[in-house]
Amino acid sequence: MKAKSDIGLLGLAVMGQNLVLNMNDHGYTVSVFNRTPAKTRAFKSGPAAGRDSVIAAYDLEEFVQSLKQPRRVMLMVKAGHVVDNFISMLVPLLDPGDIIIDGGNSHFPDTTRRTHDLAQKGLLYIGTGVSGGEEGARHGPSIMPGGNKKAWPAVRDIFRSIAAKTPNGEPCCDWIGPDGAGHYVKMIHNGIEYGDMQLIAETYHLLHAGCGVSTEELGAVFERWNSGELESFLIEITAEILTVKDTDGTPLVEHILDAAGQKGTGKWTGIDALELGVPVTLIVEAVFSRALSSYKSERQEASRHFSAPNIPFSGSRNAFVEKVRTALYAAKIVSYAQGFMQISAAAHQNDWKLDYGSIARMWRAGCIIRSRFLGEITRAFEDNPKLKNLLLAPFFADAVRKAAPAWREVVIEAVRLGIPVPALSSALAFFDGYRSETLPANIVQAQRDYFGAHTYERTDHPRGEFFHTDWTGTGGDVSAGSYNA
Ligand code: NBP
Repeated sequence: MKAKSDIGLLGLAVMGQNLVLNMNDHGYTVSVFNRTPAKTRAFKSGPAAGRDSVIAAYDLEEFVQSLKQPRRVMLMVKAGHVVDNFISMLVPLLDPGDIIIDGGNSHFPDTTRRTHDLAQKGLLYIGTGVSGGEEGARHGPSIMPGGNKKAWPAVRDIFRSIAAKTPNGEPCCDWIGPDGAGHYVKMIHNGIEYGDMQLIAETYHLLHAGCGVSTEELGAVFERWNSGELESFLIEITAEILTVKDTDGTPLVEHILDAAGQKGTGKWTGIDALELGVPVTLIVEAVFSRALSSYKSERQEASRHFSAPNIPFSGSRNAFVEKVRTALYAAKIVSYAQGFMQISAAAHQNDWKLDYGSIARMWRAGCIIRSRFLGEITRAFEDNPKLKNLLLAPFFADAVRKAAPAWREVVIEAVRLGIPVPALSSALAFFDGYRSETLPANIVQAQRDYFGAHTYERTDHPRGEFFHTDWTGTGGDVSAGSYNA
């Protein structure tokens, strides 16, 4: 077969098929391959029917030989060992300088490992986050590539042409950084997505179960919110979801079991945050909230033992709805501040030079967390590329300062009514901790020194000088090593 395809895409499930059609719409000839040939046949005679420049291959060697050099092979398969298996089958078929791209949700350490292993073999590897689900893949996803930068010039035009565009027309795709940096940023994107979804769910629960606002009314509330500073894909779809009726005419959401699933990227974000020692409380609360929701039968049993406080909501519902909107906005700022703290800590640890404003721009359209608000984040990092924390950017500092009184009232009211708002309240606790010059960690240090001779630093001595006290008069002079695990 004469090599004529610009790129090959391996893995024809929902993401792969839609990316192929997107690439083909942008003028690229695409070869396709899938483990199960019947799916390739169904794609070629179905969604890709009539597209002569989508070339179906039923043998891996034939697929590879159909590609122009340097060959670009993009994997859109299940993350994990499936990616390693395909890489090991592709390696003998490829030539030095050829490129393998993994567009699935791979865990970033795997991408780092694969980038280095393939570089040893003269092959260039890219691990890229692709966000936006089916619709994004078809009409413009957010694409976050990282890995071997030598491969970037060869895929740049394809990726940037198929990517979503910001309202200013900029592609939501740029080079992120080396190793697993692209998949790392996608992982944080997914973590933030967990946080955004949880925050929205909490505002729904508080207003519906706590204040008696009907699902239909809430549909209109979310629609209104979507025309202001909260404008985002997730608010928009929530407004729509709340208006959908079941066959009996009642809101469909009221029939959906309250047990949330997860595929692991939020968990990875949380585990990595713990490893890095970054207080990403809100994303972790969102992951744990899904976990708690899955204890459905145990919660049903517990609900028979513990009733909610029998205190009805009093006050103006309309005024409270506005306070909840304000609280949601403030908590969302904290969530993104935490996400960027984590990216910055990972960049520091791995020696990645990342452009935070550009990362926010890549999320501005095409992906699940797309929102107006991300434009402000890009501006904050462009105004001050050395910005320590989003909360310290003048725009966000001002927004949180103004929102704080309503945010506190909302959390207090939720606690009074017995409606759990773990993300809204942990975001507030984080904010209060972050803005506090003094925290009770002196007590923790004293306790650690008391029981384990772990030592402490003093306020009246330079940092790095460690002291130990014989608190009971019966301990010795020997202290434990002063290091942080
Ligand atoms: P899936 O994640 O369902 O993967 C389907 C593909 O993996 C098919 O080509 C399938 O081949 C192949 N595959 C599987 Br499953 N097990 C295999 C095995 N043991 N050996 C060889 N091939 C195997 O598809 P997707 O939802 O399109 O997602 C593709 C990637 O993109 C994943 O990493 C996913 O996490 C990521 N992603 C998904 C979304 C989304 O919204 N779905 C969004 C963003 C990223 P077969 O047809 O022969 O079974």
